[in-house]
Amino acid sequence: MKIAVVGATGLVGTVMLKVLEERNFPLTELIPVASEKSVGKEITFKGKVFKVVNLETAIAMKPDVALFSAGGSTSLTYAPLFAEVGTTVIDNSSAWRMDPSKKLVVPEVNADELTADDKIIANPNCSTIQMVVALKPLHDLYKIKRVVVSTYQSVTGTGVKAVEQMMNERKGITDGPMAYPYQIDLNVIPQIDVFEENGYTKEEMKMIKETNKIMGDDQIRVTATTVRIPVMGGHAESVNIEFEKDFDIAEVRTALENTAGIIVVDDIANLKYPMPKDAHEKDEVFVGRIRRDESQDNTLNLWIVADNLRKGAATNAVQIAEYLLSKGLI
Ligand code: 2RA
Repeated sequence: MKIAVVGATGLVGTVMLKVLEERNFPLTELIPVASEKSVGKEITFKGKVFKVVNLETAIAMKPDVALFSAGGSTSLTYAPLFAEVGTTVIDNSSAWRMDPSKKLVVPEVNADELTADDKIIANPNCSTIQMVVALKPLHDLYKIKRVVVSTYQSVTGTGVKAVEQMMNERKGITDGPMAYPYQIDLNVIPQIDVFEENGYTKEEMKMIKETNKIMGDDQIRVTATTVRIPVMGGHAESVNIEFEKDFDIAEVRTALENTAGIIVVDDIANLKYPMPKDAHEKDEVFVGRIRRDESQDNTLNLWIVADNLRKGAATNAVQIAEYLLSKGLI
């Protein structure tokens, strides 16, 4: 298995390499790929040193799989070129997510849609991934009618510049480079990505549209408010879910506990609930504060936390590759 990691020097690319290493992905050759300014840089993987190459060199090496985390325009141009030489691309940008000819995959939810013909596979947005992992088992049991989600998203979702902005502000440096239009430390910004004509942000619309596509059900109504908070380690979400059928709260808990990839942390007597600092560097989705919404029939409240760079990006992409491999699709 020859694996290319495109965007290998970025925040998500670095985590992709770490996750491939940790999960002992059976690769025979690693091809780290980055922009021209990083070509020739050395990357150590499992004790071996690999040199960063450019996209053209990587295509000529015909990798079996290319994990892409290099931005939408790079994906639009280069993913088809990799696909042409037989590479299966798993793309973390938003470029292909809503393309009806491309699958948008969270392995716990819809990996069974994948076939050997899928040469460009889209990895969903981080805040969507962690939510649908928890929604799926409950949708199977009680059929979801409507979801109302508010997010509390880590600065790592924006990238290195945002982490630097927050850390600079924390140190009292106020004239450093800004990733956000406002101070983020000691603040909360109710805007993630740009605004669309309907008054929602692009991130909010991603959560709405991607949820319908991954769950394979356009009837689920979703509304979202996405918010940036001065935190690293993971995204948190308050999720209110209305079902068609009523539920038993103990059964909800058991269903979540029995779902692969979910860890239930919900022991209020001992003040146990999921928090970003505990989800950091973990591959699972953490669910807590499981309780009935007493203001409305058949409605549940959940608190969902995951490391956005792991399950929200790198881990999900590597899990897609693992699934393809286990089914002989690559
Ligand atoms: C964010 N969802 O957290 C984005 C990253 N893809 O900003």
